[in-house]
Amino acid sequence: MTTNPLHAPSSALRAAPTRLDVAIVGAGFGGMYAVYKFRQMGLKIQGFEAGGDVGGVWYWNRYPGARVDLPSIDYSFAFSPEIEQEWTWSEQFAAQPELLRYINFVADRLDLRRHIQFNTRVCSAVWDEPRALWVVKTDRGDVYEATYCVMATGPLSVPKDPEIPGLDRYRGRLLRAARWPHEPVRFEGQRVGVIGTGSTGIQIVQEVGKEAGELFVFQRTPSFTMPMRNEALTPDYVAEVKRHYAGIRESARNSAVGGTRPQSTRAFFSVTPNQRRQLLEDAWKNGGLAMLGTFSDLLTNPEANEHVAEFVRGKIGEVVQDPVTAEKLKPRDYPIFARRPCLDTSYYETYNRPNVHLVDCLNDPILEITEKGVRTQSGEVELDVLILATGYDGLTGALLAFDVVGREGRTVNDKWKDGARSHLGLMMEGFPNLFMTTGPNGPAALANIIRISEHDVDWIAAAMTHMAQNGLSTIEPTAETEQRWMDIVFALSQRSLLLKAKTWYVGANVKDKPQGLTLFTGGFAKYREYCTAAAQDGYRAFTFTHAKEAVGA
Ligand code: NA7
Repeated sequence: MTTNPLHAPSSALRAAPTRLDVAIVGAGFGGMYAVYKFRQMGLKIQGFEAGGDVGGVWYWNRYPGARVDLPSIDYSFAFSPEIEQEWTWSEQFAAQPELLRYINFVADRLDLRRHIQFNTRVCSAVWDEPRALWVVKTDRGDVYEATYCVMATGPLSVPKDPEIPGLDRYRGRLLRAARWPHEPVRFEGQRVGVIGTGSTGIQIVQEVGKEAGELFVFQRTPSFTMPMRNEALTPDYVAEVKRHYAGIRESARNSAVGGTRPQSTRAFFSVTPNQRRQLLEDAWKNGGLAMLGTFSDLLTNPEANEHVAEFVRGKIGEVVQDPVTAEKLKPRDYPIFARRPCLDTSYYETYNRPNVHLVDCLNDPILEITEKGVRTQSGEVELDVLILATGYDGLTGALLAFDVVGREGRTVNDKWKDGARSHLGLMMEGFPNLFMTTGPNGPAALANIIRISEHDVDWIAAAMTHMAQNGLSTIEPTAETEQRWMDIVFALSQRSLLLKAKTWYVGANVKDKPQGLTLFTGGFAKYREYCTAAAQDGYRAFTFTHAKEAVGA
């Protein structure tokens, strides 16, 4: 028998449903840490994961060239000093196989898998108001009842097929980047097509271009991409990092991006044209996302932004030999960095290969997928393999994909019909005891997702502890609280150039999706301040019910 005040009452007489303290949906970085943290607190937990194992996007995205665009030492868990010391990264920007090895290492080391049901999709989570608990049903027909539901469903977990007629007619091999086969795929001698030139398409093109007989890249919107300048990490560097992890993590938590990337406070026009040029050249040479941090106002000052965009367009022209192809690859109609900046190892160089062909879908739109390939206005391109790198229903897709029903039968779909609403990206009015990690209206996608995930889980854990210590059974932000947060998010977003590109950040890539920037653009450190304040004032902006108030409690 437990003495932990956080524990759910046991229901010895009922074989099913299974009673939990916390149901955790998703076993990517956020879900894994949630499992660990809540288990440490002595809670009865159950994780659910649609994939066959841990890892989230890194479990699914096994396409050639898949690689993280943040330094590996930042893109890793910070909660365990032991794991930090035991794991050694081999490259500055780890590739997917190494990331998945790391994720598996953590899962084994902490024995997380026994708490997670894999190959299991949650089909509904319904709030039972009288009993103050969530009823969670899975596609295996199992039913759970949980005091808390934590949606660690990730901002990029619902891949999106392109809205092109005829996809189901295609008789060649169709591959989706986000559902890549587990066995190696060979492209030698094949005619391969790639639709999509975001981060994913760019990573695929530069790898498959080396191998395919012919590669056709169907580009609608060109991306800006910058050299990653990836390199192997030396033992000395790794040892130095391991000695200083505590400080590295602390500075990451206090930075806008949740990582070690320097962020200058220098405005673009505060230095001379020559100095600006030199700083941009240095950033290009240093690689990674250095350029974004070189000036403080690149996402707010359109004129400064355009100077940097022109600098990168110039670089494209220097690399790509065919001037017509180079011109098509140069993005012209949105600010640089308004679409997720990509990092590449040889993307523009790939177009100098004779087997690689750029199809400019702005001037030559795709009309349909045929049995044999892709038909654009100018004709049919026959393909042995067609790869879809067409993005995700980002930020909101995962929670809208199943029935999440809160108080008075209101669904998340109802609540978000005009755009995602939440308080701090963590909770929603009308959905008591339901938490999100890296949720919409938080900084997800604009800062290191692992730092955000850890922060969010810690915040949720503190809220649960507060409730246990005070005999509280439900927590929910008030409508006013939520509105105040939405006002802050909206006001900040209006200053941001992120609004000026048609991207998944603003919902532009999904038909009929409400448009708007549902991201907190004030930076990770500021976001943490808001979340800390919300807890430190005794959770005044939340309503609670006492255990005895819940009917049947
Ligand atoms: P993105 O960045 O959303 O890119 C998807 C790409 O697919 C983009 O180039 C789209 O062009 C293209 N697309 C989508 N539908 C079509 C159709 N119908 N025809 C032609 N092209 C199409 O997704 P990624 O997976 O690359 O990256 C997602 C995030 O992962 C990234 O931001 C990083 O955070 C990591 P469009 O721009 O719509 O013209």
